Amino acid sequence: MLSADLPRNAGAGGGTVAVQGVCFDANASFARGAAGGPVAIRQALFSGSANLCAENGFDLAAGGGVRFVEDDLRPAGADVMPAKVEGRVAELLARGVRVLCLGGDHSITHPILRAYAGRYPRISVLHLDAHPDLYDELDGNRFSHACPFARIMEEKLADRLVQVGIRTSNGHQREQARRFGVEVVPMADWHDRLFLRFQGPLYLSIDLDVLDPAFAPGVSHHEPGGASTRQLIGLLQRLEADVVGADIVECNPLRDVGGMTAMTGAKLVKEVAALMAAADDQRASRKYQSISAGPANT
Ligand SMILES: [Mn+2]
Repeated sequence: MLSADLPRNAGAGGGTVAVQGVCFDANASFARGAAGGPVAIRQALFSGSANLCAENGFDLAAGGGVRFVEDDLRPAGADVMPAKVEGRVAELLARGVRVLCLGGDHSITHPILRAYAGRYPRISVLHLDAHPDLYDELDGNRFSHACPFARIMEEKLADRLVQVGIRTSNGHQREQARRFGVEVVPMADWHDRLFLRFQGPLYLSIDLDVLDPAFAPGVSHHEPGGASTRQLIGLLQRLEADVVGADIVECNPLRDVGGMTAMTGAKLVKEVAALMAAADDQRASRKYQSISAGPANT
């Protein structure tokens, strides 16, 4: 049951963001614990140690822009998770809001995108992760958190898939990326003037392990050599896209150090919600600011 006071309809060009927790980690291949991610991220966000403003001034506390759905999804097992997640996200989308899901292991992105495909038949996906998550199967599980983007591309749920921050591709996953026409910016090619622009609606999927474990130790798979928190936020702030949906996944409080990954997740909730809620005029002004702030002597 949905208890958040969500609107029945939201206008085009930005709108209300519904934040939905998905407490689920049964499709994790290595370590459990990501089911605790949504609660840990919300506790960090509302701990009182920081205000609720994104860096562009968008204020989650201002009311109207962002609502936290009160009841987290807690699927009893991997067999019931896809229908529960797809059903809830479809229910939220039917109210005209944009959905930001907190995971949970990355397998939740597949049913989320099934719901999105029902409303956005042509949607691009930007996937930020150390891992391509393109395995045909892992340990006999085709719905492992290592496989969602193979299923998404097979079912043609995304028009375009762009992966950034990848640093673990093996031969099989490189072949899968070729087969599905995935556009990959490996971590080795990430630079601080990387501008990403998307036509049409965009879904943004952030696995916290895109960050270096020094910045986000509370993830199940430590993969050194990742992005800094500042690099990730910079990439998001330079993004030119209409972000209609997003997830922040794989926060594992059992592996966290002093709650710093949960706080990083909370920081990203603010930045991503600001992107999703931005009306067209706000996006235009953000673009103008980024141009005017450029080097004066070039
Ligand atoms: Mn990953």
